[in-house]
Amino acid sequence: MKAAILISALALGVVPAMAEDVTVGMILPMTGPSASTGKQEKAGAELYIAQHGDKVAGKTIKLLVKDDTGAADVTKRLAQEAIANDHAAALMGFGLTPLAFAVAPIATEAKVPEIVTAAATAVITEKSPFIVRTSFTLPQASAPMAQWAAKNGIKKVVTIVTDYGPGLDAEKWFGETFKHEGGEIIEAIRTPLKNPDFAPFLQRVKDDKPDAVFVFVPSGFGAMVMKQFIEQGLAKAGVKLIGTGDVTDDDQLNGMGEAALGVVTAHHYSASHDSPENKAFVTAFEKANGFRPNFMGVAAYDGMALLYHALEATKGATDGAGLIEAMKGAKWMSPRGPVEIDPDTRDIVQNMYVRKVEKKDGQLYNMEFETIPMVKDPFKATKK
Ligand code: VNL
Repeated sequence: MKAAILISALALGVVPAMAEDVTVGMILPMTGPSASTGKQEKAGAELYIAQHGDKVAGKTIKLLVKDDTGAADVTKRLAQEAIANDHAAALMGFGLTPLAFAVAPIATEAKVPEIVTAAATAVITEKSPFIVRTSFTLPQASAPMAQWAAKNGIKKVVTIVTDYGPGLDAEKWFGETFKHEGGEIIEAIRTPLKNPDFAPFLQRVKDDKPDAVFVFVPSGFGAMVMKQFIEQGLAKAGVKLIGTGDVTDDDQLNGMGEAALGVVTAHHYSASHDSPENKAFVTAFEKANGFRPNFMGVAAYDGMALLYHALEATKGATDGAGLIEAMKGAKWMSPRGPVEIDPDTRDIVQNMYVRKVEKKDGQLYNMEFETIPMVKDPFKATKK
């Protein structure tokens, strides 16, 4: 029966709708401790489609959002199902490094692009030639933070990072850059990813009496760090809080209260970035969702922009190798500023901004005050 319908449809010159669809399997933690990342990413991808239409190069984009709860075995199963059952032409998302890693062999074997719009350990793009990234890398943000700290009177630092891929990148690239600039790392503390409690570590930091504590925690944990930083009396003891922008995440920043004022971080995106593209993006994002975009929201928006760009370049052809080729060297104006996909590494090249938490129109924002233009991931740059 199905075959008969198909044959008559073809005889009439009607192409079955399926062939004209480009299904994107977007796999995200929509529940669990990283749910804010899922919420932001889904909103960013949907906004791009709403603004640009679901048709590109004669194809119709079908976004399927799947919840992996932050568990790598689920991510893997969902990626396999997206390819086998939904015929996904691209996979997108991946809220945490282990989740991006889990899908790399599947992307390679199925020859399907894995567009990483969240996870940020430097080495991820080396795990498959089908991985391309629109988020950032921890070395990209941590090295400029160290340079700024060394040049601005900070001499002794304790680092606290979450004990997995991106945290280890942050510890290494902040630490080595800071020492190279003449600074001293008194202690390097690692906290568990699951059920972290920063209080005992912050007590240790207080005893160490550094000028500053450098923090990396994944998006969604910043508010807890800030609360315990105050409760443990570090601000009162004159210890500054610095970090990558993950700790002053726009999703939580406004709820952190005045205690967050003055915190300096380095990152690639702030909701207060001063450009016409960003003003339009933030206005539309807030209107659609009722909350402010953070760096995850913008990375998913850009992941979709990159896929549209590639489909236009291939005139709608969806073979994975062709799409990846078309993504290499892509350049566009993101709400975060100018961006480019490095054709050698498939990682994003972008401005890094040094920012300070300030009040603007009664709300807390990361206000950018210094720009380091078009930073390539330093981890890959040093390997050449
Ligand atoms: C990662 C890196 C995750 C930075 C994050 O938030 C983040 C990761 C969930 O690579 O796991 O802010």
